[in-house]
Amino acid sequence: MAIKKSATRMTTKDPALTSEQFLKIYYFMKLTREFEESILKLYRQGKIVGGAYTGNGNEATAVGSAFALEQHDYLFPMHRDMGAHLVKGQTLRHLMLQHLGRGNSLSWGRDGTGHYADPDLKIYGNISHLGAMAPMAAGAALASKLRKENSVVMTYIGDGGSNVGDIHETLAMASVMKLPLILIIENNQFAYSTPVQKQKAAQRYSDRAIGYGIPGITIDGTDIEAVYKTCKEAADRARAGEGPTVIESVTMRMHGHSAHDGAEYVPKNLIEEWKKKDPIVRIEQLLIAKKILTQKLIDEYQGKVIEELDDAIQFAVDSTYPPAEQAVVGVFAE
Ligand SMILES: Cc1ncc(C[n+]2csc(CCOP(=O)(O)OP(=O)(O)O)c2C)c(N)n1
Ligand SMILES: [Mg+2]
Repeated sequence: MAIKKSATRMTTKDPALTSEQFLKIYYFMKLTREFEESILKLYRQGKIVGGAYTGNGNEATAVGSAFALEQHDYLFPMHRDMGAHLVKGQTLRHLMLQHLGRGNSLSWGRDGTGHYADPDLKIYGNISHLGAMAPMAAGAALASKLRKENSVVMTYIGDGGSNVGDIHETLAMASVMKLPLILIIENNQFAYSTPVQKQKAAQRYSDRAIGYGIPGITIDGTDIEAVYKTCKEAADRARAGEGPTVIESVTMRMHGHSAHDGAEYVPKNLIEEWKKKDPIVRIEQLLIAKKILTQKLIDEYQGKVIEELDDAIQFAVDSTYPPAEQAVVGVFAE
């Protein structure tokens, strides 16, 4: 079986996915799930310090959205979007080095999560201060438009983060300037311990788009076809000069906010309900029904993903921490 490691780039305008594309998406979703399971294990072993976040439940959203991008498009991901990093071409070794805070990581060992930029892959972010990344993404969209790159900028924000003023200022500017921007609001039911019912009076997060005169769409974020199709259409619109789109992707944060959070405040039945819509199980069922996937192939993908992860973990564990002096390099202007 040939499972290609490289990210897939879309060249067709048809939002229907081919069998080969479905399998690539499946591979990236599995890789995302297993990567984050490894992160949790490494955290429990004391090999990762600080926060350890997962996007368990968000794999279809992260992978399906980034899959709608092309190589020259820009990605500004949030902390639940590991799958988007992978689709955009980030290597497992770089991501593992980053999480283990090694000196040869993309942030030189200064960070233990996804706070890095990789201009070669056009990945910028994430920025931890909720909302602050959106104006950066809009700025990139404006720069790209002025340079006539024909690129799209995709960025993400959580349900909680979408209440921050920067998000609204971004939409006000991006809509009137018709910037090629896609904002995905990841509605995963909670912002830390605050449920969505305590966050907004509007029925849907996507309703906010109406106030800015741009399309706002709500989708089932566990449905890979819905995510991909909606994002592809938004990307096509952005590329055609028709401006931004807000996509509310409805999912569930299946783990605590971070590995330290047992999420006791989340009703057990809610988790049980959402387990039935596990994005990995859903895509497996879909691809088996389409006769694209078999149990044998599922096992082969599992083996391949674990093998690739073992390599990345070993590589990162064998790498050294940065020297102490590194902490002040680049902090102060010369
Ligand atoms: C401006 C700001 N306020 C508070 C925080 C602390 N904080 C980090 S993540 C988080 C919850 C975010 O919830 P949501 O936006 O729904 O994203 P989720 O974690 O659920 O994916 C909070 C309060 C922050 N990073 N930035
Ligand atoms: Mg949330």
